[in-house]
Amino acid sequence: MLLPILLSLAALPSTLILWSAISLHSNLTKARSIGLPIFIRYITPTNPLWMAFGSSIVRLARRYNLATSNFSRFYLFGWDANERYHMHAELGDAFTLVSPGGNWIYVAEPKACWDILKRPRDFGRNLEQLKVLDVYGKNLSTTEGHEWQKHRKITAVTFTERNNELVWSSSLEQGQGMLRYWLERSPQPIRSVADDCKTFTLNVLAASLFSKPYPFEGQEEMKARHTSIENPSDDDSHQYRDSFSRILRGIILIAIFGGETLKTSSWMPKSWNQVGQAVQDFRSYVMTMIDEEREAVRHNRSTRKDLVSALVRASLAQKNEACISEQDIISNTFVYGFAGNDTTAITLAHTIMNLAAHPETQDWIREEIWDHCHDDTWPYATWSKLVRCQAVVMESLRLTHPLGSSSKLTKTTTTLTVNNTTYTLPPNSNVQVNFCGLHTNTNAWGTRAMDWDPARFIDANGQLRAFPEGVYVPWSHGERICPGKRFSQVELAAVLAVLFRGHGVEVVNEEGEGEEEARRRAERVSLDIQMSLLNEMWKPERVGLRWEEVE
Ligand code: HEM
Ligand SMILES: *[C@@H]1O[C@H](CO)[C@@H](O)[C@H](O)[C@H]1NC(C)=O
Ligand SMILES: *[C@@H]1O[C@H](CO)[C@@H](O)[C@H](O)[C@H]1NC(C)=O
Ligand SMILES: *[C@@H]1O[C@H](CO)[C@@H](O)[C@H](O)[C@H]1NC(C)=O
Ligand SMILES: *[C@@H]1O[C@H](CO)[C@@H](O)[C@H](O)[C@H]1NC(C)=O
Ligand SMILES: CC(=O)N[C@H]1CO[C@H](CO)[C@@H](O)[C@@H]1O
Repeated sequence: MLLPILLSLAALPSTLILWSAISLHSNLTKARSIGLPIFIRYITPTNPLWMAFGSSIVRLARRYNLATSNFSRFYLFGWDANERYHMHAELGDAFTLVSPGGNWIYVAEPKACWDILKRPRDFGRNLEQLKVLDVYGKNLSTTEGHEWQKHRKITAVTFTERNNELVWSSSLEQGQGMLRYWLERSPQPIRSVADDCKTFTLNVLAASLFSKPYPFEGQEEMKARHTSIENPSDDDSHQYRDSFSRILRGIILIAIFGGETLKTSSWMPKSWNQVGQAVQDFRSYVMTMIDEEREAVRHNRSTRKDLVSALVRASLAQKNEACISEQDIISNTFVYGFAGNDTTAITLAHTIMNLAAHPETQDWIREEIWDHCHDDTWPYATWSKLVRCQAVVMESLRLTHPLGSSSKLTKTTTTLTVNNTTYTLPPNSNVQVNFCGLHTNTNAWGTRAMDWDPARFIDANGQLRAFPEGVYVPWSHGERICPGKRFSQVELAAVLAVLFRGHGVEVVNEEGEGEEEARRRAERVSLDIQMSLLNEMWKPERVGLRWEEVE
């Protein structure tokens, strides 16, 4: 009686194991035929269960010293961002990761990466990974080929200097708000830097996408506001930003169920219904905004510099059949918001953490800020003079990249040359342009590749250094280059200028810890990555920061 039950219970995992072993074997055969070095990972990196729980298991095993060195290194979600060039140094500048659920080719060699990014016909976008962005229909970052080109044209008319001016001024304003908030709480260590940076970028986006400025609000104030208002949708002042933020937080749910189902299903938790409601609200806000802007353009009253108004003007300017529809405007707005929110916030959080660990770098950028930012207003053109601020951002992106890599998929049988050897890749091969490995490649960056040294980005003339092809490409390269590159550079230069002109940040010592130890701890925390949707600092609240005025 008991035996069949036990047998069938045992059958499930053993079938799984058998299936895994068979597919691993077949994937190994495929990988061997390519000829790149092979690394075997016994759990598929994209296994949803492992994505949900694997990282906790790895962290637990590490804590109690139960993990083998390979388990500890390669099984965390976001492991590649932590490995950086280390694994390539052992396995080669390109290798194939073989797992039961598929193979991934990791590339960290400048010439090969450049080659991949320049050949979008051979190395296409890995669209599977971007399905979540289809909330408002297929658009910019989720399309390819002809359809993509159309969207990319739209992008060209929206990411303009006119908009970047707005990015500059709103980043200055938001930066001041954030600094004020930190100073008010200054006797206590600030442990919310990563979250505050998200609020900062979200507000800058609201200002530059919709011309909706919001005052900066810290974590506590935000919670207080949410609990004091019975029905959040009555709170008119924050509706754009809050619905946008709610969508971004619920993006996985939306991808699974769709906005309409989430809104109307009574069996779902209330918070899920709210996500569905937010999808609808956001659509209607943007619709209203489009109508207002159309009206304004018709009466020659349009003065707005934001992205949505630029899209509306572009759609009105086209004489022939309306290429840019309302739907396109909404979906692109959403994709910009999605792509520009956390990427920039994560970069800023790393930058601040690293600056706290390196007071000498703070002095170094302050010198420059004093040269270019005087007491009066700071014109937009200032941003390009702040080369040291830009260098600090670049150094943060080099060591910790929010996306980690760019995923490509080969369309047909194609070749890739790595280190003078040419390999033939079959169709549908996953190829990862591994930014984290590439940017710490010791052949290109030297033995001090892992050290924090922003000055490496400045040449003898005090200008930003130009690098050989493929050595440094954090915003990608080629036709798929990030359209928000300038946007984020302007935003980050502005906020650094505001934060460090009159103030400095230091790491708060823990019990029994010296100043230098505290700084090294901040550095370690900054390099400890775990992936959620993007690569983020793991538990940044482990480091308390204190802001103080400098004389
Ligand atoms: C430090 C900040 C940023 C970094 C490091 C960054 C990096 C990147 C990279 C590497 C890609 C290419 C992705 C791939 O090939 O898989 C990309 C694409 C994109 N980024 Fe950014 N980005 C940043 C900020 C922004 C901002 C602020 C915006 C918009 C406001 C933005 C909008 C986009 C969009 C729309 C795409 C898709 C483009 C396309 O598919 O043609 N990004 N970004
Ligand atoms: C551990 O990882 C290294 C690559 O860094 C690899 O060469 C080795 O085979 C791995 N060991 C096991 C048991 O998988
Ligand atoms: C590239 O090739 C050279 C010569 O064949 C070899 O010495 C070197 O180790 C290779 N580099 C990498 C990273 O594979
Ligand atoms: C708006 O400006 C254009 C060109 O500057 C002019 O031709 C048009 O008559 C103006 N329309 C209104 C309503 O003022
Ligand atoms: C690759 O080939 C080029 C040209 O033949 C040569 O200059 C270079 O040194 C080679 N690189 C390696 C790593 O062998
Ligand atoms: C051009 C394009 O792909 N736009 C699409 C955006 O998403 C909606 C909804 O799926 C489509 O109807 C549009 O055609």
